[in-house]
Amino acid sequence: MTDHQQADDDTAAAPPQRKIIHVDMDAFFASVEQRDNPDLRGKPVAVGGSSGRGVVAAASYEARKFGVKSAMPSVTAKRLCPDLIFVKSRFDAYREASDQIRAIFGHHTDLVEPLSLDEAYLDVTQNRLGIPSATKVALMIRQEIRAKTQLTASAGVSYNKFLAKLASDQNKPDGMCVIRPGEGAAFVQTLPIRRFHGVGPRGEEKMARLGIATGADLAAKDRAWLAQHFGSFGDYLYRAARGIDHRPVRTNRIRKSVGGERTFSVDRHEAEELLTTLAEIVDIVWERIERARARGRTVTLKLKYNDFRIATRARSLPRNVADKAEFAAVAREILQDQLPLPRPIRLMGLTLSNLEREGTADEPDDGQNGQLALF
Ligand code: DCP
Ligand code: CA
Ligand code: CA
Repeated sequence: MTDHQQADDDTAAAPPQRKIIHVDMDAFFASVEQRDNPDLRGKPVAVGGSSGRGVVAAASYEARKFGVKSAMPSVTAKRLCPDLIFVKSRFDAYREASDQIRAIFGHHTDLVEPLSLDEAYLDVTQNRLGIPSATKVALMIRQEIRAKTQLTASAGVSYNKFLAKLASDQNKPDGMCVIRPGEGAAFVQTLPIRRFHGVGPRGEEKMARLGIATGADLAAKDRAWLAQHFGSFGDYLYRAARGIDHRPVRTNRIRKSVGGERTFSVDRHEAEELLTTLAEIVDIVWERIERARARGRTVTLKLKYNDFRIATRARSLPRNVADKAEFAAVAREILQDQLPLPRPIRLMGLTLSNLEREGTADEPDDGQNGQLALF
C-alpha cells in the first residue's frame, strides 16, 4: 500500500474535526401561513385538509399544546383541539421561503446538504466569511433568516451530523443548542431512545422489550449484542450511542468545475516566473478540489494577456486526474506548450472540469436515509 492510500484510509476512519450546523425551520408550513395571514397569528393552526381522510401536514406551536402534530388524521386533531383552524397548503409559498433560506446558507458555505424544504446540514469548518466560531455562524444564519423571511429557524451546532440534528431539536422553537467536542457521548446518553434518528414507534417498542429506554441503556450494549438484535442497524446504534458519526456533508448540486485564478500587480512574462506562478495556483486550486471532494479529467489553463485578450487551453485525460502531482504535471504541460508567450500576462487560472458527482460514493454511510425507516 502506498503512503497516499494509507493517508486516505486513515481519513476515512477518523475525519478531521468538523464544524457542522443543522438548521430546521419552526412549524414550517404553519409559520408561513401565520406570517401571510395575520388573523392566524397566535392561534392553533393546522395545514392540511380538514375533510374526512385529511391529515395534518404541519401544526402551529399553539396547536401542539393540544397534542396536534404532523401526520395526525384531521378528525383526531379536531377532537383534540376544537378551535383548530385548517388552512390549505400553498407549496409555492413554502418553496419560495425554502429558496430564500438556501440562498442564506450559500452566503456562508458551499457545503450544504438540504434534507427537505425546511432543513439542511452545513459544513462550516471553512466558511466564506472566515468565522472560526460555528455558533456565531449559526446565530448569523438565524438572524438573516428572520430578517429575510419573517420566519424563525432553530439550529444545532456540533462536530458531526448526527449530533447537530439532535441539537437543532433540543430548544425548538426559535432556539439553538451547541454540543462541543467531548460532550457528544454524555448528551446522547440522556436522550430517550425515540429521539434517535431511525427509531420510530415500532422501534421504540422493540427497544422497550429489550430494556432500552435511553441512550445510556443503549451505550451499555456491545456491538455483538446490537448486531444480534438489530442486524445491520446495530452498527449505527453502537456509534450513535457514543455520539460518533463520520458521514460528510454531501451537496446535491452537481458542479461543473472547480478552479481559481490570480491577477498579478505586475505583469509576468518570463518562463521560470510563469512556472512558479503555476505551481502556486496548483496549490490553491488543488486544495479547493479536495475540499469539494471533486474528481474530474479535464484541466484548463486560462491566461489573460496585458491587452486583456483571454486564452484558454484544455487537456483531458481518459480517466480522472489521480492526484495533485498529476494535476500539476498536466497543467505544466499545457503551459509549456504555450511558451514563449506572445506577450506578458496579467492573470493566470486553472480549473478541473468534467467532474464526477460531488461527494464520494465510497464513503461509509450508515444507511440513515431510507432503510432505517423500516425499523
Ligand atoms: N410535513 C408534511 N408531512 C409530514 C411532516 C412534515 O407535509 N408528515 C411538512 C410540513 C412541515 C414541514 O414538512 O411544516 C417540515 O416538517 P418538520 O418535521 O420539520 O416539522 P415542522 O417544521 O412543521 O415543525 P418543527 O418546528 O417541529 O420542525
Ligand atoms: Ca421544521
Ligand atoms: Ca424539517
